[in-house]
Amino acid sequence: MNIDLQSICNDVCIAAKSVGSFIKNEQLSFSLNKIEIKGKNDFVSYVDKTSEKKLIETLSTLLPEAGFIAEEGTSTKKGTTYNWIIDPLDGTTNFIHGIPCYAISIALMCNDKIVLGVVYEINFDECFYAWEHSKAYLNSNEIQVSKAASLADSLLATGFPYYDYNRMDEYIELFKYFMQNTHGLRRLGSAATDLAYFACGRFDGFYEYGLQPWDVAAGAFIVQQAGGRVADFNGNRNYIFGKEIVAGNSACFNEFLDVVGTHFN
Ligand code: 2AM
Ligand code: CA
Repeated sequence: MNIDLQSICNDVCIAAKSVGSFIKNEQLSFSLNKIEIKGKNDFVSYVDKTSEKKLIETLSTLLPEAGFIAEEGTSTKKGTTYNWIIDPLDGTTNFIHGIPCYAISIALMCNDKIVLGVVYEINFDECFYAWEHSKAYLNSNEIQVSKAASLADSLLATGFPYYDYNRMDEYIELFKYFMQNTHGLRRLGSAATDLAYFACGRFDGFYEYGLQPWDVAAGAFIVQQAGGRVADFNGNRNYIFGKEIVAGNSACFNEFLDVVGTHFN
């Protein structure tokens, strides 16, 4: 079946904005006693779960045959060809603490290929999106990754390890290297937003390990449509399900991957 990805993408952006305004509103009356703990440093609340249900309801009408890989597991439907990969609230820790950086991340996978991505950063009302063969956009304006020529000219984004501490020494050594050899590092706390900010040229690169598919699927797709490159720490393509990701522009990518690979492998 031929589907109109541009039109679906437009509808996904509308759905993300609508659920985003629910999330923003709930933040105003949110308190710490409303959180549940899923695992170490792994928090969730009715806001994440309700948002996911709302998204799944709308996405099910847009593409009835599609299944879901969704963080809170409110649908376990598997699609034979199409599956949505959803994080209803990426940056839950920020949300809980009232820090304004959290996003909705929605990707559509056709077999094993991503064909659409939407990252909606809620507080700044910024919707980043792309579909197969399109450019990448931020609120209707085309975006591209930065033109930084080397790591020495780059501002990087990362996420700190928060549950898998086995590779922390490697992570810290790499961190030291980047502190001394780049413009610096930022840690926003939402991988989807990190990737979206890289896609529009605010960051010059992003790396993290320990991430889930719903944290990166949409953002990594948007990055590629914006001219960026993405890989796992070995330079291979297993960056969605492989729990590690490096994203850089074409000028810096090999240097970036080389430095990350040298520290981690
Ligand atoms: P989440 O908010 O959807 O769980 C940032 O490092 C990334 O890791 C985010 O995309 C975030 O996604 C995920 N993450 C999960 N638990 C975290 C925690 N306790 N602290 C920071 N990030 C966390
Ligand atoms: Ca989440």
